[in-house]
Amino acid sequence: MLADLRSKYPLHNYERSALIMRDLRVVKSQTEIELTKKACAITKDAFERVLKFTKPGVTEYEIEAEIIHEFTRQRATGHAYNPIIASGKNAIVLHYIDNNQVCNDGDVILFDFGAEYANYNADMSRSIPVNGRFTKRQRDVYDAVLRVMKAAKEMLVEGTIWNEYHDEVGKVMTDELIGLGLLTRHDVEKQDPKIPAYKKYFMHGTSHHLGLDVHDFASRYKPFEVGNILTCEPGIYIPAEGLGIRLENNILITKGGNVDLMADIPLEAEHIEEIMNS
Ligand SMILES: [Mn+2]
Repeated sequence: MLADLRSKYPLHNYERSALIMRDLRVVKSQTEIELTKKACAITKDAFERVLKFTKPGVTEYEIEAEIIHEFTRQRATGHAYNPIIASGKNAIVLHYIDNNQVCNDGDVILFDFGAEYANYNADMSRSIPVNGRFTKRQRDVYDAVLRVMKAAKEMLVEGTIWNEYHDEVGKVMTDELIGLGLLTRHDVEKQDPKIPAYKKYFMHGTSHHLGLDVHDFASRYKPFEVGNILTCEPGIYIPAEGLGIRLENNILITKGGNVDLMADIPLEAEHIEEIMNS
């Protein structure tokens, strides 16, 4: 295209816009924030619909149909990305999008879905018990992920440096994995700092920018600024137990703190159970 433009319009100057666009799109305007909030609100309604719909024996694709029904009904332009509805051991597959299995009694389903509204995206993850009640072990893992999420959220503020943030979250996660009996102090002492031991159970990043793209364009070397919207999405995946739990909210950085754009979407395990059993 560039060669074509150059031959048709040889007197113009051509420069790359990416460097300018990258800095412009990473700081959201009020309108962009409102559209993202709307995408989050539609995602909330779809999740609450799913909470009431899910029971042993339903299939992952039936749940997917519930989600798109709610999205379309509210004029979302569709899924922000291929939705993940991963019950039981399917949750171990990070980008599982087959969504074709039966949800069995006793399993946890990991959801990762979000609405797209007017080109802006929501990106939410939740993990719920198929039968409406977590087992003791599922609940312990769930609460560990939730504590990491809450600690990570605190760090999503103006001035935070990308790498330092991920290192700090890694430390919190390491302690939780020791608490769950998945790692030992010895594992951590002998770990290769380049591939910390926690990566065995938490092998993806904690956050990414969110905007016009679900994984929005941004410099990794610029500290977080007011107006950034980032995901916060720790997870623990235990193949031997057929269990994967991820929780993800979307966070707007504001002057002196942040605002959780998904603060009203059920998150605490007790709240999830209460809605499923109501
Ligand atoms: Mn995400």
